[in-house]
Amino acid sequence: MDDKKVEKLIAAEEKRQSEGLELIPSENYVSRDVLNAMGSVFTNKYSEGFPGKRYYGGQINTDKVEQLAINRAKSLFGADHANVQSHSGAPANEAVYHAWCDPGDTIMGMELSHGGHLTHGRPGTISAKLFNFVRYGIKDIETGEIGYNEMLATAKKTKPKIIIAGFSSYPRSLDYAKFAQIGKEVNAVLMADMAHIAGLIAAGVLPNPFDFGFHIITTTTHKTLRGPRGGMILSQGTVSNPFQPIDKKLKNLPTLIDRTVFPGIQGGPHMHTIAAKAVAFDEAMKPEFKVYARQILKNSKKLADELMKRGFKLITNGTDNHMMVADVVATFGIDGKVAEETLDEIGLTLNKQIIPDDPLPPYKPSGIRLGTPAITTRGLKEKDMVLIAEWMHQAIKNRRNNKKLAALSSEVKEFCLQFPLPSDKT
Ligand code: DSN
Repeated sequence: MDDKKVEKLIAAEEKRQSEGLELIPSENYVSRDVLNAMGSVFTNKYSEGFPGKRYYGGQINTDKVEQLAINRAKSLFGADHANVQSHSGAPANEAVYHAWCDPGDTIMGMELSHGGHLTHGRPGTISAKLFNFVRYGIKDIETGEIGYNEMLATAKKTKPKIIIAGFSSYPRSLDYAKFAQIGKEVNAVLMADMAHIAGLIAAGVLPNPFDFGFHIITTTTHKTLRGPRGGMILSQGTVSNPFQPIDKKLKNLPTLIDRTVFPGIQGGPHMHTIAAKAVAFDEAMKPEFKVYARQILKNSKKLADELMKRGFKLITNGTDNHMMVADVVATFGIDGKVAEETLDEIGLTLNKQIIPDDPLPPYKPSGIRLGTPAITTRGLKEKDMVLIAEWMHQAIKNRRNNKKLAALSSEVKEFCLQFPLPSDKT
């Protein structure tokens, strides 16, 4: 590379990723093939429009690669349509709201501190300025059970146009059948934001919302799905010419969504990312991916058990998916920022996290959030979860003892070097 400054930073980041353990539940390590597609000449191409209907010439290969990504996504999730152009999860959610709602309409999502995502109506976001968000949340903090009766009562009162089932920090499973019942009663479109668990759904180790009558699924492609940084919108209905205006009817959702993504919200799709999405979807169809997804869940359960054995207070007392949230104020009397920074010092990367009805602010919240998708890609198994829980406990307990932290850091580094990044494997 001619640019030595950037080359050095890429090398430093490779070293950081190799020598530490990535426990942020929304991150993962992609394969060399995904990286190669991302770094391909497709990055040079403008392709505004859709396969077979573009505003620029020279689309012989982009049309094929986008159609391949669409076909693979549809078959992976059992959808009638896939829009693979969304740049990420936030614009994917935004596109769905605008495809189906008018400004001022009501949308129902999970209470943010209970696990909902910023794009599910956090005040200050563009969507919260345009739409009226109402909430459902956890009824029993010890089990994580959602208050479905309260949710139905709110839905009947506020008549949401869309009900979102989805989260970014909820360690339990949602009851999609109950969502579907409520949606039916109030005539709402059912949207699952499965950004965190898309890979687990694709592998069949967690239920697919489409099997319960959901109309739309939005997701990012870079979390458990282990693809490039990007987004996608899957929907049920009939696909028609996206350049023709169309009525707001359920059966037209695929076309309404396509028209909202382009030209509604985005310009040219990122064809190099779409090529990498196609590669990742193919990888996710392979039998090895099912084994990977099952191992994510086994590792997560084991890590949760080992943390609880060491006294960590986990929100909902465990996990059903790939992530866990720990209340570190209740456990150690420190906030999530201090815990995050302490663990970073020994090479364990996770993130500070607000907990349900957190009395502390988001930048210094009461919790931390961690998960197993990336370390499972790296090849770690249940026995390694015991080590991670012990390192976390030791580091937090000895957070003022620099010598102990340095020793733990060396131990973590030595351990990590046995597990090369997938992109380093030949
Ligand atoms: N930032 C992602 C996460 O970490 O959950 C969600 O967008």
